[in-house]
Amino acid sequence: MPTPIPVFVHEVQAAFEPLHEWSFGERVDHPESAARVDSILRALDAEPGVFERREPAGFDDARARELHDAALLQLFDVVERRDLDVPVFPSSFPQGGRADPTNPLHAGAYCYDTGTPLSRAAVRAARWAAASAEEAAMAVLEGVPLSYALCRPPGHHASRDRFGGYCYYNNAALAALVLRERGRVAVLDVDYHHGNGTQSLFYADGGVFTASLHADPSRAFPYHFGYTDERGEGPGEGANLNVPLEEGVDGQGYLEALERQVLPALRAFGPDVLVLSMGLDTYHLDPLGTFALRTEDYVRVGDAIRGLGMPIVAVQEGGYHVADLGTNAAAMLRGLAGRG
Ligand code: OKP
Ligand code: ZN
Repeated sequence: MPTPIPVFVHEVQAAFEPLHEWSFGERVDHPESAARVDSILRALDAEPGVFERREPAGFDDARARELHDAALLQLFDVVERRDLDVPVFPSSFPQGGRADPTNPLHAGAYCYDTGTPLSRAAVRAARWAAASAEEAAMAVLEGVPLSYALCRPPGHHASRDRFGGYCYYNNAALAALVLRERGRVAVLDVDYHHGNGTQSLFYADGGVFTASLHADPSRAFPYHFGYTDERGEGPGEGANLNVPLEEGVDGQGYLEALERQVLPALRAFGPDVLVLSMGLDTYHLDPLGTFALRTEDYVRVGDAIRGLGMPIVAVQEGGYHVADLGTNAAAMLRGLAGRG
């Protein structure tokens, strides 16, 4: 019997409930809900021999400082300490001008969209999500072949100096920082949305390869990033790969793109370890996505990624079909573990 896959998550991650967001002029229930955690835990806890929960010990502020701008972190600190009566939903995004990170009304200077509310609960959940990712990476350093961080809120849209796209700390990038002592690191992002934060954090870094398969940014969030000609710069030139896919792509089309375009590039880079930004909003029923993957496809995608033959830290990103989210996460993780 192989050892169970460690699942890192803290209960505070489920104590944050963003209320609404604006979707093309309509106020909708916020899709990045606490129920997502429950769905995943229900599916994983049903297989105790395969998955084993572990609570992260604590958030490492020093590592966050390596990755994120001091002003962004100061804003998070202020909001966490002040416990505002109402969450801040940034709605003005200055290009220049004055910005005071101790003033939550200035949060828009450190943010780029209206879907990412700031509150004490948001910051606390985001810190435990970051801790989960870091400790999942440490488990791999200690020799576990596959670990899973149930990160919620997600992280791949968070950049050095801005939160946004439901993301605060870049969890996958923090995991990559932990793993760099092991050698060359690759971050593969299979979320429906382009991982613009992760791309930007390692854009000039030749030691971290970043690859993302995602919806065409000319019609999908984050809109301004994720095009094929973004290939990295300076020492990172050639170490970023974007593969935008057609609307409606199914499991077969997705696997073809993964196997023909992405995995060979990852192999050529020769990483020692992989961080997988594991979004599941490519599901055919996902309310935010337009792809058509089915539950069985996630086993195949996981299996293909396992074929790289390196240890994997899987970091949860999106996935908004709450009822099937846990089943899909379990399917992907089974494929990654060779237990499909
Ligand atoms: C986060 B992750 C439509 C608005 C979309 C942002 C989407 C963020 C996705 N209701 N707003 O990559 O899954
Ligand atoms: Zn997404």
